Amino acid sequence: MTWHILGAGSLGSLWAARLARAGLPVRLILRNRQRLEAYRQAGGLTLVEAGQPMQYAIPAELPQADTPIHRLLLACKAYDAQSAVATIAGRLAPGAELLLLQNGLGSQDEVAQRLPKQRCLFVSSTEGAFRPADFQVVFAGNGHNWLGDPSDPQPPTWLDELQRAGIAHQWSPDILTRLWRKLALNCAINPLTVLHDCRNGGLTEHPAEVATLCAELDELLQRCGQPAAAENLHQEVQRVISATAANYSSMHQDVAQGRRTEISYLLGYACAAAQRHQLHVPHLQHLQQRLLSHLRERGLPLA
Ligand code: NAD
Ligand code: KPL
Repeated sequence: MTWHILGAGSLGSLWAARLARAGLPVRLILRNRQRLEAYRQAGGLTLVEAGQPMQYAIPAELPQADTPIHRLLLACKAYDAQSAVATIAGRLAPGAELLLLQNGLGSQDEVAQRLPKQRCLFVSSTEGAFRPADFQVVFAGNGHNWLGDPSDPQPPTWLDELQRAGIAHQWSPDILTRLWRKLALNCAINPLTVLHDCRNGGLTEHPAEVATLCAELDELLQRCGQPAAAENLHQEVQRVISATAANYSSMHQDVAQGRRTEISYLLGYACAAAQRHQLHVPHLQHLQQRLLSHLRERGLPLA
């Protein structure tokens, strides 16, 4: 079965190159004719791993190609997920499987609600990749991918293909717990690194702020029916801060490079969930206001 990849950015290219390298059929779906022409000129996707570049001539097509899609990896940012899927929705076969690779929460439901005849698998990834140039991707950090389906605990039959491709993964019957846990970590770390303009390790100088946010996030997770995601949250946040001390968080990188952030699917999602549950989270709300002001001052989108 062909792997269609929509969103040939950092993670999409990383998955595409590894699947293709394992001899699996892969097709990239590029946004428009201009992108397709640029891709053809480049001659394929280049994956740089341990400093070694290797090019893969993966076939590419436009969203309006007429072949059906049975398996799709959606690898765009959370804020693009719904509109990207809309461009290929007419090609999705009944029963097609979609892997939603977006960080945070909210975008997965936006997509899944519109596709009642397809199966949406949610993915939580801790792999790291970036694009030094168009159609080039650097595999920057080994990590893991958890896949799951909140409405069906049965794993798909093709996980062995990920194994063959060397994509570290695990089927997770509690994928929402994983996604909530990652969201909580991101909410406790990322906005503060932006506001203090520091690497993750710089947050050791703001222990009280981190602790207060963790306490509110813990309460929020409990209220949202996610007690497992709340377990030892503060301890885990402190562990991640020291394990990634030298790194800039993904949100810090986005803001520093003038890129749109995924705020609506991270801190924005957390604050909206608190409001839905009538939970008072003054520190998270204040953090959101400070972050929005920061983005506004820099002319960056607020959603
Ligand atoms: P990216 O910006 O590098 O790639 C997204 C790609 O999607 C871009 O090439 C963009 O042009 C394309 N795209 C958007 N809309 C499209 C459309 N309508 N048609 C065709 N292409 C379209 O993003 P990324 O870094 O790969 O991140 C993807 C998701 O994975 C995000 O939610 C991110 O938070 C998450 N994530 C990324 C990393 C990482 O290291 N890059 C790690 C963990 C999680
Ligand atoms: O996922 C992260 C990010 O930067 O987005 C970590 C490293 C966990 C920091 O929140």
